[in-house]
Amino acid sequence: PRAILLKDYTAPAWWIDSVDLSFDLRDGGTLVTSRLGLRRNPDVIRSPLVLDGQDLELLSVTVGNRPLGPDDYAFTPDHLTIPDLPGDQVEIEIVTRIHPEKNTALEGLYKSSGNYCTQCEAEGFRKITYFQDRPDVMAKYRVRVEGDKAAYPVLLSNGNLVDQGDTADGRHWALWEDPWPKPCYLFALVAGNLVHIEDRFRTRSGRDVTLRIYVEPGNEDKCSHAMESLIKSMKWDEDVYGLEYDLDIFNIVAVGDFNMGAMENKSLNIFNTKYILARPDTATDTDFLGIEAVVAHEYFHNWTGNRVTCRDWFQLSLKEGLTVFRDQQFSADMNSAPVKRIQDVTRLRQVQFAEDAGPTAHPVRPDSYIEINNFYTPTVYEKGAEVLRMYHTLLGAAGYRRGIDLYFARHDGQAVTTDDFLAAMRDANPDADVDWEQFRRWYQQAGTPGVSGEGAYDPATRTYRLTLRQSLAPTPGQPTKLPMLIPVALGLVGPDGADQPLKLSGDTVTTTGTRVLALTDAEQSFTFTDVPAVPVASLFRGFSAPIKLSFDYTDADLTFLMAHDSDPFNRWEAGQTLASRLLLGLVADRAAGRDMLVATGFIDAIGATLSRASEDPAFAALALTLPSENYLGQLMEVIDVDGIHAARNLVRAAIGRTHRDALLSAYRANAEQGVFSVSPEAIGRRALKNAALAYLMAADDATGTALTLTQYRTATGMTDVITALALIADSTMPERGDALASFAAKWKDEALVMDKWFMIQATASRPDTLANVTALLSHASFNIRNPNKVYALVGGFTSNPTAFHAADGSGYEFLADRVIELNRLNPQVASRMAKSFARWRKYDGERQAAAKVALERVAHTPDLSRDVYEIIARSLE
Ligand code: HT7
Ligand code: ZN
Repeated sequence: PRAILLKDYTAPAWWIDSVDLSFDLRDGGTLVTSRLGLRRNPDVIRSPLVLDGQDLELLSVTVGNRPLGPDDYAFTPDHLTIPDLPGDQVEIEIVTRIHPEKNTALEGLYKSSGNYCTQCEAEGFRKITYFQDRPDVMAKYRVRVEGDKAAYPVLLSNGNLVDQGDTADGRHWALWEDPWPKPCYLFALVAGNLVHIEDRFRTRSGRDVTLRIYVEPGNEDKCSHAMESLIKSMKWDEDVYGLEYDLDIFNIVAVGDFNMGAMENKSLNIFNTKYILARPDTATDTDFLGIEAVVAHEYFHNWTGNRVTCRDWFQLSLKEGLTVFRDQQFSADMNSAPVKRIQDVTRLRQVQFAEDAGPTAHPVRPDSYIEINNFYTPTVYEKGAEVLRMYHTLLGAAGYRRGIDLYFARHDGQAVTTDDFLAAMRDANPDADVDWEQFRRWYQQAGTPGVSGEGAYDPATRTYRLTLRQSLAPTPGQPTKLPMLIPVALGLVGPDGADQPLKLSGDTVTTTGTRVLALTDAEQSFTFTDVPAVPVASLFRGFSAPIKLSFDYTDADLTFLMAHDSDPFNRWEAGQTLASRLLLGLVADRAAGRDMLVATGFIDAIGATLSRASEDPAFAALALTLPSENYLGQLMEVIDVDGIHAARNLVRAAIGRTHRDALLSAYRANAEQGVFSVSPEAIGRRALKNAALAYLMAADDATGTALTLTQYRTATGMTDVITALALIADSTMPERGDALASFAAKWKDEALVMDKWFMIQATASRPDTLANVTALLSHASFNIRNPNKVYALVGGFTSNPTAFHAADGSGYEFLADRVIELNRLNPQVASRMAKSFARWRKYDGERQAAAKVALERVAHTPDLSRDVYEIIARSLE
């Protein structure tokens, strides 16, 4: 397959101003009639009209009123080329037939539970009709949908419903018109047997917007949280970004078969049910928060993505990085900001840092791709969001907002680039002391910068000299790198625990608290004057840049920061650094044949955290959580899967034993009281209670075991039920089989709840996990065609370090089988699963050999999709 290069971008030869679509939905095949209003692009020398198409049956092409014969156009499986179009403006009509009922890739028009729906981003529109399937072609759409009235009583598309009616023979139709020009990836259609809930939102300029959420009958009682989240998002975007909704209707449809989380189609968002449906007894706190975030994310795209869109797919982070940053800000405002930041950074490190360190590393704005669907990555999304956060950090909230305002003033209605965004930020802040050319490297250079350094205090001169160094390792295709502009938000914490004054030599004013410095050179020193006493530097407060820090902290410094840093993120961070040090030390001891002895300093620090837990239970739950096995693996040259597992379990058991009484008190103090709520406080209390329970179980405590069983049997909220069941599933308790069976019996008809059941079995650290997962592939509730099921069972398994990376290679063999099976059905899902192989070179020789065999087996599969090919080829390079 051929790579597409950013440097090859050229504007289209023709613009498409209007698109008139007509869908005749029928069981044996759907007829699509497309009438396009074309206008020659005067900036491009005369060239033919080349339209993209895939898996289409072409029935007719008409230019003006003239039907074309087969000799009038060129036709390949992927393109329809019309050589000589008359004049500068022309109408063409194309009729095609498609087969949504056979579409298992869930891209284009497909059926989910008997309902028609679409997914066009990134390049799915070409599976519906021939079109210039690229985001810089923005057109106004009119869409007529006709189908059987009894089977598909609801007919939806983008924009406003302008007409509807019945036809003979029990069919009906609806005509939708979207007044806003849009790229075809934002086109959507839904036809189905759906019910809806409805609410309203009045925008600040007085527009009354009807809000509807459509779901399958029976799910109406699980939509209220999504609706509340939508209303909060609409209000927040007005208050914080000054952005208002621009139509009279906003529809959401939830479908069970969906490759990703959701899709921001103009005024007709289509969601994976996972991010809409929630009731306290079916959804966990994480689910509720996920719904709030994803509903907001898709709504925010209405401006960042839809009104201003991407010129080409290399610019994907223009909309995704910005929209993730916006949804992170929103969730921080709705809940606890420090807790949200810790969760976001944990995810960034877990998935994005891993990507940046492996064979699929790429810049936030990639330079090339084979299959664009492979670039909906943590780098484009989460690292992209960090880039936006750095604009915010460097410019301050007001400067950032000036940049945003200028961006919309300049580019509303356009398809633009990340360079255009940077230019708006720069031009709106002419006085900012930022080297924008250097800042641009965040878009261009892949890899996670490392920052190291040390500090020295001189009591004689009362100065503190901080020296920082940065480095960026080579990544595929980028052997050498230039220094980055790294914002360092820092404070100097005095012996009393208070922030000390921050005055750099040469400064006329002194600040206290946090200050942002710019690390721009490979090595740079900052000298602070008038520092009253030896400080501990608190660096990268709030994680002000996506870097890996190694600073010369002593264990005592870290324990001190854990207790005293005014920045909650760095209080948590100090604990994580201390824990990682301890755990990796134990892994080394084990590898060298030494006894693993858990140092009491860390256990005591955990005790101190527990004793303060009631001050902020949500924060305490995070501070009590050890770095994950996967994250610890990233810190090792060669990942010692079993050593990490053993060390982490040993420390968890030591904490459980040593702090048994405090853990039991924390459990009891935070047991559910009163009416169920998903307030941040209630979620925090449940998180702390369940963290305490997990430690008691790790220590094999009899009371803890009894509490877990009781919690499983009596809890009503899904967070508590599934936490208890996961602890049971992870154990050798005799009740394990019955507990898992009773859960499945109760929830067999709730697909999303069954996903949790698959997931906890796939992530159990037991020797029989692979056998269980293999057996579950044949379970009545499992279906390999449903992405959520695959992500739960196969994805869950690949995130289970000891099972997936079993030394005998059985986990790799299992994954290769699934990737090969999925490759035929759904290449996007297959390729997402195949990414789990990417870091195979980080393991020992035996595992590497087994992984290579599995990778080569996938590579030699006939009819390998572009999606899977690209991931496997890069992994093997
Ligand atoms: N913009 C949406 C991306 C998306 C997608 C991409 C590829 C294949 C299927 C997909 N479904 C949704 C989601 C978002 O970031 O909001
Ligand atoms: Zn998005």
